[in-house]
Amino acid sequence: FYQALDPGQLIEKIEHYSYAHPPDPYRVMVVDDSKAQAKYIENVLQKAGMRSRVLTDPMEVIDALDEFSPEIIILDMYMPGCTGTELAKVIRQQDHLHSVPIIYLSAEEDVSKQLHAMSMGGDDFLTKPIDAKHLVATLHNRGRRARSLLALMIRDSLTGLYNHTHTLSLLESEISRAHQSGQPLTFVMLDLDHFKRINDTYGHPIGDRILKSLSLFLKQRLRKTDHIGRYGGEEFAIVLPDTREEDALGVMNEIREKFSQLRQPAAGTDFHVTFSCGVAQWWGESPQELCERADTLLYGAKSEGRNQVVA
Ligand code: GH3
Ligand code: MG
Ligand code: MG
Ligand code: MG
Repeated sequence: FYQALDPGQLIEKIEHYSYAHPPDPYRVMVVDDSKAQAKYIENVLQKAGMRSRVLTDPMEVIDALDEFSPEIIILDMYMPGCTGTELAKVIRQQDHLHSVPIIYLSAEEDVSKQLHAMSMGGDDFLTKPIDAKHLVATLHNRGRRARSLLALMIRDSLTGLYNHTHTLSLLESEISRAHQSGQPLTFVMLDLDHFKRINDTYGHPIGDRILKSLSLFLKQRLRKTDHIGRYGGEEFAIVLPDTREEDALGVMNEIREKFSQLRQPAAGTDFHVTFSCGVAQWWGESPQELCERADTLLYGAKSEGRNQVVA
């Protein structure tokens, strides 16, 4: 049994509870075969400033997941063709949806059935009829945590730059964007010169400090739309959207020169650090092939004496 709320009452109820709204609204997918129930939840989410995708047919979920890319998923338990538990199981089998919060919202009151549903990958079990404030509070908490977890997962902890995996995924999405827009895209591989020697001479903590200072240097000198990643130990990868090879070459050479002039203090003395780069514009090849080409160019810069940018 479900009692539909008057939208006016609903707004009043929700406005009593103020949450710090993130600038970017949470994307919430709702799967419920009852149209009235789905509409109610949709209203609650809308009033709470969230973005929703409501599905009344569980068979549409798989396609919609890719297209909408939800940050939180609300599942009804009993639906024709498929239960919420079965859906949760399928969702959890996809690697990239491993940590998306799943909230069951059902009239099921049997605790053992609720626990079984939770064991299939659900994070919360809320029972209908649900109080709007309760639902919104749960979504805010789950959404906030999911976002901070995600923010940690995509970054390298030493430098705060994107990590290897996320850099590659940004390269992939920028490649498809460039493919659609016809705009140029350039990829840079950067590697510090003789870094092993620097570690051996001045110690690992000084090495770490140089990695951090180069990261900051790159962030300050590149555009907001460029993506900088720590690709490996002392190797960085940079994705430059809307940039031609000759422009990237110019920018990286300027950064290379300025960075090489910095005095790196250590144990009462100071020294200089340089890096080498391979710069490759995307020609229509796969992300992996582009990386390999940039890497080959970087290798060329190394064998030609280091402290240079090669395109
Ligand atoms: P090349 O100019 O040919 O690139 O020489 P290299 O010494 O920089 O290259 P090599 O691959 O021989 O050594 C890389 C060094 O980078 C070895 C490793 O100890 C150091 N390194 C990798 N990750 C870190 C890190 O997180 N912190 C510090 N301090 N050093 C690191
Ligand atoms: Mg149902
Ligand atoms: Mg190196
Ligand atoms: Mg290296």
